[in-house]
Amino acid sequence: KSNNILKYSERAALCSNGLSRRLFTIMEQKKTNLVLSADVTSSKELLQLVDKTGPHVCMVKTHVDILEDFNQDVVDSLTKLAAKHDFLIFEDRKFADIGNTVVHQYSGGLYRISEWADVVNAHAIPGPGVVQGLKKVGAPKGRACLLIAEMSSSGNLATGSYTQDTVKMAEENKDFVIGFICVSKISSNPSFLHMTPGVQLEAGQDSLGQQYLTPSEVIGKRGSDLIIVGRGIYQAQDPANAAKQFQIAGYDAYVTRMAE
Ligand code: 6AU
Repeated sequence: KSNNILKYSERAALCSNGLSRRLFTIMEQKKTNLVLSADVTSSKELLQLVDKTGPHVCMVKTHVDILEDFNQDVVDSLTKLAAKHDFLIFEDRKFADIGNTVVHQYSGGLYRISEWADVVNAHAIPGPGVVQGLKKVGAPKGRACLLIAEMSSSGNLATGSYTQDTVKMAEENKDFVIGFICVSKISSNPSFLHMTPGVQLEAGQDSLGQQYLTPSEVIGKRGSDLIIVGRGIYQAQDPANAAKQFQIAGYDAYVTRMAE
């Protein structure tokens, strides 16, 4: 059976990494493949948004370095919300440096990302050292990483052999790399998560190169597993209701795909 027709619970059972197993289990239980991209700049706004939309998501993605008022309380509150609503926390740090540098960027500085983020992502451009550096810090804490194998932005260079080589890098580090940021299904291994940004209820683009596809295109046609939605939710008049709409659209596309 390919990962297109396996249920989340069946895929959970195939995962050796505890975090991907947990994510598939949450997806099955909460009936959602929606990741909220909580790209707001005040911590109060962030926590309110996450509390309102929490019932509809399996994961919340942060850009902690865009917060104007970051402090330890923010991550403590976010962690409490993660327990309350049962979702994972993904810091979208996009590490892209040599192993020794990412060790410090991941564990130290102002944000101490490895202390609170379940999942982070990294570009493959530096080679396997970036994964080895992150793994050194994250693996003992039970963390995991996604590799950016494709991007949603127009004219991006993550295509062709770059994408294929990124998949290989993930396969060689399966204990720590649990999947990809991508815009299509790029691996048939059912334990890998495919997570796709650039999602709105209608296809289109923004003025700075972002390109949008619909949940049914991403999950149904392109065979991805999770939709990552930012402005489609937090810029809506009613973010909780918008999150619910994306939850339904994403989950319906998964159910339809399995029935085909
Ligand atoms: O829904 P949006 O367009 O408001 O937000 C999309 C989010 C942003 C981007 O930084 C991120 O997804 N993103 C990523 C990630 C998740 O790594 C990769 C990419 O290729 N495109 C993209 O938009 O927080």
